[in-house]
Amino acid sequence: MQTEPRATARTAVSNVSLVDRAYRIRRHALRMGEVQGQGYIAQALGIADVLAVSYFHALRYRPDDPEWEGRDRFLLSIGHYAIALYAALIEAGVLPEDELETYGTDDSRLPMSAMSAYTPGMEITGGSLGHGLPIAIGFALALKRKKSKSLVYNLLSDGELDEGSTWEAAMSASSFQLDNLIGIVDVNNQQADGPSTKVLSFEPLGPKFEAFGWHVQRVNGNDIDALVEAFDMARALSEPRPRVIICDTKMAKGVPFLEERESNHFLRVEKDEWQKALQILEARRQS
Ligand SMILES: Cc1ncc(C[n+]2csc(CCOP(=O)(O)OP(=O)(O)O)c2C)c(N)n1
Ligand SMILES: [Mg+2]
Repeated sequence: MQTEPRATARTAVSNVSLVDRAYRIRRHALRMGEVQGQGYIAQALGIADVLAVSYFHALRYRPDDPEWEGRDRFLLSIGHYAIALYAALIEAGVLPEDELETYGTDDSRLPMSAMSAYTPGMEITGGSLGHGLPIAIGFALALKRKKSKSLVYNLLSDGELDEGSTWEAAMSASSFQLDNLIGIVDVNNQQADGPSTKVLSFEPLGPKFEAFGWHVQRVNGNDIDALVEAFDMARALSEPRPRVIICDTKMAKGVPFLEERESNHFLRVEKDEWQKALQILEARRQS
């Protein structure tokens, strides 16, 4: 396989470790969750490591200029994961930290479902599953035609694999040879109606993407080192095809009493449990 360095480092420079970034993203998400007392917290805790590596290792962006033309685009298909992306954007300095107190309230820039018109750094409006990858293809094609070096990342969920439009887009991406497109699939094996593989079996997922012409990697999405390696590989590759990083994650990762909740697609957390969750997170970080 040929490797050829291409887009490198983000613009924000800091010596805070990626593990710390992931911890802080989880903490921001829990604090936002507490404002509403409920929400898609388990997804945010599960995807925090992927977001830390995305925003603090892979992506090029300017925190003070979210619409900078040279930025890489990070497209969140899954509007209900908005809380997770807000947490990353707060940590990245795109959004001020004190704004998390407004999460989901009237006139807030942080609505419970992702809306690009409201939130700096939110590239697309999400919510209706199965639209993210088709939109990402439009972004990637347009950037290529402009001879831009920017990359397009699209975070999808395993529930979105049930949508036919996702597979139509997957086929188009390789047909258009979109080597500037990196799909990230959060395989947490959960969706609204139960375990994803029971709702509609999608395994073996890697070979499916391969058959659709993608370069495929599958990693533990809660292992920072493995994620760094996979993102580096996806960016360095010079093959003329789209890349996908399939990330196996654990819902509510980092807070065992939430990890164990049976139905954690939408979590209701008791008032006293938020502080408990934050304390557990902090203790585990220091251990
Ligand atoms: C087209 C469409 N159908 C149904 C829904 C309702 N819905 C919202 S979230 C969700 C579950 C999707 O699966 P996934 O994102 O894997 O769930 P999670 O991992 O967050 O539990 C569903 C069916 C929707 N938003 N869009
Ligand atoms: Mg899921």
